Amino acid sequence: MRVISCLFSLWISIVFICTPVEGVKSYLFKTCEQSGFCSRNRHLAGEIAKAGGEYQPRYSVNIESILAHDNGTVSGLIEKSLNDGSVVGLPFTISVLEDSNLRLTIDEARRLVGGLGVSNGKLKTRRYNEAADWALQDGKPRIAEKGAVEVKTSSDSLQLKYGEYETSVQYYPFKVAVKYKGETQLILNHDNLLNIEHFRTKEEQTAEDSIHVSPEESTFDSFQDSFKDSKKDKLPFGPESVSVDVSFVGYDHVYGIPEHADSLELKDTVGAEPYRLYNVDIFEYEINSRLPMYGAIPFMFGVKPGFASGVFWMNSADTYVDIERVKHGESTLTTEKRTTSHWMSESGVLDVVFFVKESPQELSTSYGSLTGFVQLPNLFSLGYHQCRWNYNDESDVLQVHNNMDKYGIPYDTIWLDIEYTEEKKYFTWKKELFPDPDRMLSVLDETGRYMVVIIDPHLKVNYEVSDYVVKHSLGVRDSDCKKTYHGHCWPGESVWIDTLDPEASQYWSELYVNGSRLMGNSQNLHIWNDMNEPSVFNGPETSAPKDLVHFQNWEHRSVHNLYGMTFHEATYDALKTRFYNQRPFILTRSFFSGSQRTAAMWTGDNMAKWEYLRGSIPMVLTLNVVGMPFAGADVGGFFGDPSKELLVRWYQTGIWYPFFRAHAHIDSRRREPWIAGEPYTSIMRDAVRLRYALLPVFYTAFQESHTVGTPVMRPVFYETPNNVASYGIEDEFFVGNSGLLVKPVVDEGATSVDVYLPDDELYYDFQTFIALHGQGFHTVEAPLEKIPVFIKGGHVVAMKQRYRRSSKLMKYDPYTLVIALSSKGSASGKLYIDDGETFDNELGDFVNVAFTFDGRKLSSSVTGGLDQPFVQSLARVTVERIIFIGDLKPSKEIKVSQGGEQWVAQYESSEGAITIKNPQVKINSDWTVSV
Ligand code: NBV
Repeated sequence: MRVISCLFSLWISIVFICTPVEGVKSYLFKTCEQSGFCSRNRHLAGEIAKAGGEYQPRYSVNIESILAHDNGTVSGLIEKSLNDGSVVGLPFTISVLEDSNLRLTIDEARRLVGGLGVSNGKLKTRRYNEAADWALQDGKPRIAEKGAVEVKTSSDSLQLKYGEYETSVQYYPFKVAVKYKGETQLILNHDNLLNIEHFRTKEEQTAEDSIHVSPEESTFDSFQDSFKDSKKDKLPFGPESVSVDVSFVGYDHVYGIPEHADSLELKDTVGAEPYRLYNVDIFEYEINSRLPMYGAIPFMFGVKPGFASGVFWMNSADTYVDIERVKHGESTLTTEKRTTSHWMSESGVLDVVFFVKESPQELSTSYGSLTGFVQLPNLFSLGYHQCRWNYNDESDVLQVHNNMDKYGIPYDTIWLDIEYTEEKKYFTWKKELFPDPDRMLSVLDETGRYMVVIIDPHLKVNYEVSDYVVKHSLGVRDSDCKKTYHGHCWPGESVWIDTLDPEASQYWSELYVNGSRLMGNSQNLHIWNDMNEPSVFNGPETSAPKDLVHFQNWEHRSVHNLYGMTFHEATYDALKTRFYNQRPFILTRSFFSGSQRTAAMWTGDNMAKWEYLRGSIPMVLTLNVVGMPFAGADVGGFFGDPSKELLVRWYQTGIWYPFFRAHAHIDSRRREPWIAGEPYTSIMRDAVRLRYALLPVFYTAFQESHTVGTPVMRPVFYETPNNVASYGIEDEFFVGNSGLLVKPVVDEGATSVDVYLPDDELYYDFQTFIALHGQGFHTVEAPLEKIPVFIKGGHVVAMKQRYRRSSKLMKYDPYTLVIALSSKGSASGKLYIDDGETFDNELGDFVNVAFTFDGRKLSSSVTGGLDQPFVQSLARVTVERIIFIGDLKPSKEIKVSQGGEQWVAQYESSEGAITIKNPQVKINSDWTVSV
């Protein structure tokens, strides 16, 4: 048996490592047609559309059941009518949440009482209803204040009024419409696609006079799975999908529902595959595809001038989403154009939150308040990460480390992939290659550097960690609810830790404690969680069989999309326990709504090809608009060998990803920046140095995201939500609120780009200070050494321009301020500063610096913990340069004042800019400079 398993894993490794680069094995993944629940729901949608006005909807609210609670929640029973007129009871709740969002849940009564007689009596019988507990900050949403909601019922509908919102619930056919400021924005079940596949046994369904299958329904794969790799799926509950349509009324631009290697704007799926949300290890994924990928965020929103509306589908089962733009509505509810979304999930309750706001930014804030904002990263993790599969041994690591300094390339983190372990047993080091990890880590620490090592959720059988997991039943279990599931992954035969189980997470924490085998005593070692979809080499669709069982006997089917998040959260908690007051950094490949609170993500195994560079921008932008801003793509491309030009252009793009890491497959040639030689090395070095100079901008953008949900890499339409022409721009972006607009070069041989200016403000080239003006496209030169970056007039950007080896060494470096004058001659901007590594910011040890320039006077005003230790230590940090760009004629004397004293500063004029040299102001208290 052992021999077979070794051979199997050898074969798998050969296939995975040596397969020529030839694109995704799409046949590994189910299409909608091959997936029972998706095929059935699409069939139903087709039949309902065919029947048109003749269709008799089956869902209605039982009027007598309605109960209005005094906290703005209404509950009751929806009835689904079966073929003989009998009904299935579906308890529902509608609640107005804080921030005027609306939550609707629909459950199934019969599943709540149990006694269903399913073959495996141990399984939880109710529909899975805990996705929201994992996704939402603090588990539960906050309900609107008492008295904030007025509920009115009438014979055909009920109304909820709160502020300028009005939600109406129509009883028959059941529909929910949300109006804001008098305009209908969202309608649930507009097209009558609500479908809760109620519980029935196989015998009940297949009986000749079955009342359970209506003429418009299909029964395809209700009790079996005929897809090649998932034939063994026991489907203990039979058909149990939940699905419904939601119309975005008046909207034709919709975004979100990552992860897909596709455009920023979502496309129509009519006659094509739906977008699928099912976390899988998608080997050599293709660009322009709706195939599922490693992570899932079931949040989608539409934007139109004056409004932005979102739908958050809190379900962690396999999910497909169809999208269609409808030109004119012909229903009683709306005649406006609309975009419909048809959500179909394999199991679980229906649990959905609606957001209606006035701008995409307000929507981001609201979604973030509900699911949590991104963690404030440890500053080092915003620096440059150098990774490859693999750095072979200690001397290889230290050589790369030394070369960075030799070539003047700042970097913060070097990474180790799976080969550092003893036979891929996580929490071990291969002794002959890494004899003394603490020694190696302390060398890195001398220049403020960190290391990140990989730890995956599959645990090789027969060593102490997996033995413990098996012995204490802390692993994912077989469909019998008893035995620990065994599958195959990198180490060969493996078991998977079940981090839905608090005891398993507790054990995970113990593995990381100070002095443990993996972590030793170093404080500069952080963690990378890969393969946590989970990836199972011999599993259906490269993942876990859906009928496996987790903590409290929930089926894997229902928790699949959130498993990866439970795993990286366990790692985060472990590091938090281990470190003395240090913010942990975790990189995860799999994610769900809520992952932003504890991890960064990257877009997995891309290729060293131009289309992947191009595609990375809309992918990372999409993650940014759904609250997961700490995102990036492998710089250089994972599979294959990039040309020197591609590598350079990728660095010039990658420095703008919120998470900036170079990574490469084990078979690819070495490609650290010095290998390409000149002029490439210097160009890459300069790009990395620009990232470091802008770290204060990135850190400030993250702090804003951490408090108000602003995307760090921000689509153009966030800046100009009323300019419809900006809605489709997906190859340029702003950096947070800084006013920096970037249009990377992503085409082979290109020496110019067409940059789109979304409004009539001045946009200054960040290098030459030459201004562009006028909404629309402008062609700008972009030879290889040039990154097209502009600063929008009206913004102030704070930078640190001295080269240092790592971000830690820049801590007390002086600032350079760039003041870009608006067409009216003014500017403003923000800078956030704290120690960049501890949680002392939560105790108030931080400052916010606000800069304003009114045409004559630049003022800096500092708020925050002025008496706190770190803030006080900033007294030694000064502003060494202030650069005004735009039309400014300074008076002869430039007067500086701070702390009651006044002095005169020198300045220099050059084309397009005035530079004040060393004004000698301290960053941590107020000052003014009069020009
Ligand atoms: O651990 C090896 C790789 C890793 O380098 C990559 O970044 C992950 O996405 N890992 C996948 C496993 C196998 C890749 C073929």
